[in-house]
Amino acid sequence: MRTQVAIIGAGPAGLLLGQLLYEAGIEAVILERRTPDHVLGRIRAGVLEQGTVDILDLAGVGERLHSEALIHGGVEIGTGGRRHRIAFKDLVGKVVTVYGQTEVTRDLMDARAACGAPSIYEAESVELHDLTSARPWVRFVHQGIEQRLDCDFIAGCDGYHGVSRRSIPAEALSAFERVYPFGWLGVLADVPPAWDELIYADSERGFALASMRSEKRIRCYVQCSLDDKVEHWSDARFWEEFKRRVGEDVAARMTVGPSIEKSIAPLRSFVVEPMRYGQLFLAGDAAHIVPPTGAKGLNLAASDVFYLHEALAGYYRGKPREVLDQYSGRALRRVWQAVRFSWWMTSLLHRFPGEDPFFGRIRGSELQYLFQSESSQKALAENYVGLPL
Ligand code: RFL
Ligand code: PHB
Repeated sequence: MRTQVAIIGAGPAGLLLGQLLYEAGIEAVILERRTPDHVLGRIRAGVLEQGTVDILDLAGVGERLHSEALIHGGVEIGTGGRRHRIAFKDLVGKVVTVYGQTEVTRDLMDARAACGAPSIYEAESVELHDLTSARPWVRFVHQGIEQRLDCDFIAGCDGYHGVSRRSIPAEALSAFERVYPFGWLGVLADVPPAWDELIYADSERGFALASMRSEKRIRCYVQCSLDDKVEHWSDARFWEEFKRRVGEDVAARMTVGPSIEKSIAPLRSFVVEPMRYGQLFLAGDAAHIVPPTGAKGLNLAASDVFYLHEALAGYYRGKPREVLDQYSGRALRRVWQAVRFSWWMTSLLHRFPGEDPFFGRIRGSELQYLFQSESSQKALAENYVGLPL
C-alpha cells in the first residue's frame, strides 16, 4: 500500500487530522490497534474550547455538535462550603462547549466512513521504519497477514502508550515530567445534573468535579489515592463521598443512579521536545499529557493537528520544506501554556498527601485571591476558554 500520510491511532487526534487532510485533498491511511467500539467506549474529555469547535467545523464535522452540545458561560469553584462563579462570558467574552469526546470521535468516524477514506482497525504490531529518509514506511499485521504501508510522512497520533514516540531514539528527545501523588475516580450515570455549570470543588476530603455530558447524563470525579482500585468503590460509596465534597446544597438536591462507567486515571504532566523526528510528527497525547483539571488534553490534540495539517497542506501546495520545520515549535508554545495552566489548576484544587502546612496556607490564599480579584478570575477564564491558536 502507498499513501501520502500514514496516521497511527484513531483517537481524536488521528481522526481529526484525517478529516482535515481529506478536506485539503491529501491522502491518508489510519492504522488503529483497537476496534471502533473499543475506541468509542473510552470515556474521557467533556469540555471543548471555541478554537476546537472551530477546527471541528473546518473539518466538516460540526453539525451534530451544534444541535446537541451544551454551551457554558462559566464554571463554579467551591471551597470552604461556598461556591464562586467564574463568569467566562462577562470576564473574557467567550464560552466553552460541553460535548463528550465519545461524541466527537463518533462524528469523526462517521465522516471518515462517509468520504470513503481508509482506516484499518485491529492493526497489530505496528512498526515505523526509515523515519529519517524521504520514504518512511510502516509495517503492521492485519488479520494475521503482514502488510507494508509506504508514505511521505507519518503522523504519530497513538496516545501516551503508543509506538510512535518510542520509535524515536531517546537521545533525539527531551522529556519533561511531573507525576502527581493522586488520581481521579470517574463515574458516568444517566441522571439529570443538579448543577447548571461544572463545579470544581476543593474540600478537606479532597477534590471533586461535577460535570455532565447532556441534560440527562452526569460525569463526576473524586480525587483518590494512586493505589485505589475501582473494585473498592461501590456506587453507593462513590456517591456518598462525592456528596460530602461537592457541597451540601448540591448534595441535597442531586439524584444519583447506577454507574454506566467507572474508572481511575492517574494525574501527570509530560511533554517531549521536539514533536518531530525526521518524517515522523507527533500530535496529541503521543507527545504530551496534562492532568485533566484544566480540561486541556483533547483541546491540545485538536490544536496540534490543526498546526500539522497546515504544515502538510503548505508543503503539498509547494511551499518550502521550512513549513514542516515550524510545526514542533508552534505546537509546543501552545502545549506549554496548557501544561502550566493544568498544573496551576491541579495545585490550586487538590490536597496533596502529607501537604506541607505552608503550602496549605499558600493554596488557601491563592483561592482567596481568585475570589476577590477580577484580574485573577480573568486569568483563569482566559486560559480555560482557550488561548488563541
Ligand atoms: P488517544 O485518545 O489516547 O488515542 C490514541 C489512539 O491510538 C491507538 N494506539 C495505537 N494504534 C496503532 N498502533 C499502536 N501501537 C497504538 N497504540 C495506541 C489507541 O488505541 C487510541 O485509539 O490520544 P489522542 O487522539 O491524542 O487524544 C487525546 C485525548 O484522548 C486526551 O488528551 C483527553 O481525553 C484528555 N482529557 C480531557 N481533555 C480535554 O480536553 N478536556 C477534558 O475535559 C478532559 N478530560 C481527559 C479528561 C482524560 C481523562 N483520562 C482518562 C486520561 C478526563 C479524563 C478522566
Ligand atoms: C469531564 O466532563 O469529563 C471533564 C470536565 C472537565 C474537566 C475534566 C473532565 O476538567
